[in-house]
Amino acid sequence: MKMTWTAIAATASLGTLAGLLGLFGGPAPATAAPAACTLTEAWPGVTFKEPMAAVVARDGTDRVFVVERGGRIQLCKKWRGGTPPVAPRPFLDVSRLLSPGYDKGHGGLVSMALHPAFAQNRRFFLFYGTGAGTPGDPFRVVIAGYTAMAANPDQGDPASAQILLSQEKRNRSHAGGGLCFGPDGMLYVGFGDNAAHDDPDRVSQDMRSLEGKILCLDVTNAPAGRPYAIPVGNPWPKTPGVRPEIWAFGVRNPFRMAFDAKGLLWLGDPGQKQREEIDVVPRAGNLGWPLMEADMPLVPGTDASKMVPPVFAYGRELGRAAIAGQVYRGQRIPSLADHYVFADHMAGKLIALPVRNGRTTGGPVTLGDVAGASSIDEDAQGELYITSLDDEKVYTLVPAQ
Ligand SMILES: [Ca+2]
Repeated sequence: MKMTWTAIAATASLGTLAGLLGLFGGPAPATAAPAACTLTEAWPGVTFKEPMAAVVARDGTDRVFVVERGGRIQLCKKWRGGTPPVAPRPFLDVSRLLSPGYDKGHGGLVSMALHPAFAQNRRFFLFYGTGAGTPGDPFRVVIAGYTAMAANPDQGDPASAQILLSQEKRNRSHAGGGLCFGPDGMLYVGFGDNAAHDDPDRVSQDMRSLEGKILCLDVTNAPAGRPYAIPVGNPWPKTPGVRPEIWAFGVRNPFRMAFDAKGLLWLGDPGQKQREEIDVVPRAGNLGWPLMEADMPLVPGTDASKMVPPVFAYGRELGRAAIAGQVYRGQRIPSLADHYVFADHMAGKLIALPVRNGRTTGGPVTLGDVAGASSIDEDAQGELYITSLDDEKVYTLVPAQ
């Protein structure tokens, strides 16, 4: 049941996240397959409906939560071969909360993050799009906290929902979706600009708005009656005219992001027309959008030296929608040590970028083809799970035979 890169490329029908990522135009052609690694189905023969992410519980239970765009979360057990994998079991279904037409740019269920103490407190967090798009019920982006049942931690409790943030959405695209805990125990959220072409209001540079920002929330020490506290380490906790949740700004569509083992926050920010970018996001950093598109000034007079430059920027020669991944720290593929593994959703490529301490040490290497990658997640050992919207499969990465 092992699929080669070539087999995967043959099934590609690209662009299923196009509305969500705010993309235009057709896919770039896939490249020929190298041989260093292979995608294997994480659960052979198991199909998921529009898988968006595979979130691993690091609590020794081997549980993996596969997030489906339509609102279901499927509970799987890590599969190690031998007997056929156990069928996924429903963990939670929030489909009734999602916008009708979620597949037309309102995001659906986009991401999930487990609290660092999930094994003890059973808390987890979701990022989804809701609202009917009517004046009384506008489209919104919601971050909500949930708890799994005390009596059965393999079952999410729909009645436990607590909304942390609910942001009205002015347009169909660029909602963001990044959702992860930092080594400091804080919840980091990637909020998109929700903007039209070129972000004409420059909302990503407007510190009164949460849009176009990386937010940092303390969900562990919330005051009574509030869903979160402002972390004491946030850069602007009490600055007039600045939302205290903001940790960094100037992003367009922070759809995926993750911390590496050294505590650096890696982000992929899909570009608008020309340039894609991979960033390491510093506290209080201005990532530049919409004054810059990756390494390219968009607004005359922009002082690029005041913006945080991308770690890596690329154009249409490599792809047109960067999906952030992980700095590889697994053991299975030693040649990927010190590489940032990410994907381009539209080009259908998995790409490795040699890096050290948040900087590139060489150019990108195309590892192979993956159709419509939506997320690259890691398990407790640093091995990768790659979700493919187009194949409706979840893969792991193994050495080529
Ligand atoms: Ca930027």
